[in-house]
Amino acid sequence: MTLWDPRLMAGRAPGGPGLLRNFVGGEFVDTGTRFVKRSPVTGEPVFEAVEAGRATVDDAVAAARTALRGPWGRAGERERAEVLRRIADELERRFDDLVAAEVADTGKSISQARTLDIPRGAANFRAFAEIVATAPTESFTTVTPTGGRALNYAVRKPVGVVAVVVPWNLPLLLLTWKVAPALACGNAVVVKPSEETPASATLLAEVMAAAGVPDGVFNLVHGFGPGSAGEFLTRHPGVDAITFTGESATGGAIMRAAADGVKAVSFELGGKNAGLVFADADLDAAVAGSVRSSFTNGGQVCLCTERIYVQRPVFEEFTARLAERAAELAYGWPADEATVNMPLISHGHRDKVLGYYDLARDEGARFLTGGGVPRFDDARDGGAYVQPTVLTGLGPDARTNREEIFGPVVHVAPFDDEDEAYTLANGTEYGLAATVWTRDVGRAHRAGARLDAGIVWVNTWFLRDLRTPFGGVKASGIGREGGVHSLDFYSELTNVCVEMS
Ligand code: NAD
Ligand code: 6OD
Repeated sequence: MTLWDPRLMAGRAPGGPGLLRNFVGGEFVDTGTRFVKRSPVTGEPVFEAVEAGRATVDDAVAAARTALRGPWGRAGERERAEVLRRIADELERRFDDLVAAEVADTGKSISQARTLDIPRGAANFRAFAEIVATAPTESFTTVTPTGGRALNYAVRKPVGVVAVVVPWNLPLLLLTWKVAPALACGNAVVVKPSEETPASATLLAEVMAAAGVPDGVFNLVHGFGPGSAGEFLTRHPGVDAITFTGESATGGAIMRAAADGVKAVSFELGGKNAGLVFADADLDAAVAGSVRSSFTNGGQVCLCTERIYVQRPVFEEFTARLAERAAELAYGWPADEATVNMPLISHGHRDKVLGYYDLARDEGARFLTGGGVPRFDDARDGGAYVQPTVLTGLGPDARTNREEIFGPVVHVAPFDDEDEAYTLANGTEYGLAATVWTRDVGRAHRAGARLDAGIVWVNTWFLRDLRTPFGGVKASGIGREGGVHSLDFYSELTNVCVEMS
C-alpha cells in the first residue's frame, strides 16, 4: 500500500495526510491515538501516524522475543547475510518511494535524498551482510598445567531483543545503520523512529515483509520520547540492549532507564564539531569542504562543523569566501534538482535555532551573512526555513561556541599555531568529529592523535567506510559502531574452552 502522496514532498499539493501505522509481529496495526506530521516546507499536514501506547510496545517486544525462539534464532551467518541482501534489493526496488517519503518528512532536497540518504540505506544492509559473513573470531591454543593442550575459541550469539531509537535528521540512513548489524547478528528489533520522521521507517517495514524477513524480527513503534513509545520501549524489561542516536541529554535519560535492567547501551550523541584550516591548506578545497561540512542537510548532521578555526594569515580570505559561498546556496522546492538549502525539521527547532541567532547577537557576534528567515512569497513562508549564517567575533567561552545548535550556522575565529588550534578545537564537552585542512602530512597525523574526537577527517568531510569505527568521545557518545565494532555490540561473545588431551 502506498502510504503517502509523492506530490506532497514539495508541499505544493496537500491532499490530506496518509496514515502511518505500527508494525508488530509482521502486521500493520493502528490501535492508539494519532498524531500529525507537518511538512517543514509549508507547515501543512502531510501524514498522520499512530502513536504506540504501552500495550503496543508490549506486543512488539513480545513478537520480537517469539521470533527469536523460531527459525530466525537458529539461522546461521550466511543465511542472515542472504536476508540482508534481499532487504537491500527491496530497498533499491522501492527507491523512488523512499526518496518521496524522506523528502516529505524532512523537506530535504530530492538530490540529497537520492544520492545520500536512500543509497546509504541499502548500502548498510549490503555492508553488514559482507561483514558478518567474513568476520573472524579469536582462537588460542593454551598449554594446560599438566602440559596438555586446550583450544579456546569465541562464538558470537545474538544479544536478543534490541531497541533501536533514532532521530529525524537522516532518518533511513541512521535507522538502517543500526538495524542492519542488529539483524546480521541474529537479533530481533523494535525500532522507534523520530516522531518528526515516521514515513521512511514505515516503508522499511513494508520492505522487511516483502524481503521475507520472518514475522516479529522487525517491529516498528511510532511515537514520542517521554511518556510515550520511546520511554515505554527503553524501560521495557523484555529489551536486552538499547542502541540510540540523538541528543546527549536524551542519552542521559535513556541511560537512567537502562540502568534498572543493566542493559547494554550504544550511544551516538550530539556534537560541537570543529574545523581547522591551516595556512598551508588548499584554500579552494577548504572553503568548498567547509561549506559542505557546515550547511549540508541544513546543518542538521551530527557531524556538521559549527566552529571553524583558521590560521591567521588566511583568516580574512577564508572567512570572506565562506560567507560569500553560504549566501549563494540555492533555495528552491525540494523537488528541484538544484536546491541546496532545506528547512529545519520543525517550527519548534526553527525557534531554537533563531534563539541562538539572537543569543549570538547579544553575545556580540558579527554576522557575515544570514541571521534571519528567508522570504519566498509563496507557501514556503509557512515552512521552517532559516538563512545559512556565518558568524565571527566571539570567544571560545561564548555559549554560541559551546552549545550544539544543529542548524545552518558556523562561527569562524583565528588561531596562530598548531597547539592553540588543538586547544581551541578540544575546548568543548563534546567530541564527535573534527575536520582538518592542511597539506602537511605530518600535521595530518598529529591532528588525528591530538584531537579529542571519535572521527578526524583530513582534507575531506563525511567520507564514510562502513567498516571503520564510528562514535564519539566525551558527551558525544558511548561505544563504537561500524564494521566489527557493530558486531561486538549486537552480539554476545562466548568463549568455548576445549581440553584436548
Ligand atoms: P532527540 O534526542 O530529541 O530524539 C531522538 C529520539 O529519541 C527520537 O526518536 C525521540 O522520540 C526519542 N526520545 C526522546 N526522548 C526520549 C526518552 N526520554 N526516552 C526514549 N526515547 C526518547 O534527538 P533529535 O532532536 O531527534 O536529533 C537531533 C540530535 O541527534 C542532535 O543532538 C544530534 O547531534 C544528534 N545526532 C547524533 C548522531 C551521531 O551519530 N552522534 C547522529 C544524528 C543525530
Ligand atoms: O554515516 C553514518 O554511519 C552515520 N552514523 C552518520 C551520522 C550522521 C549524523 O547525523
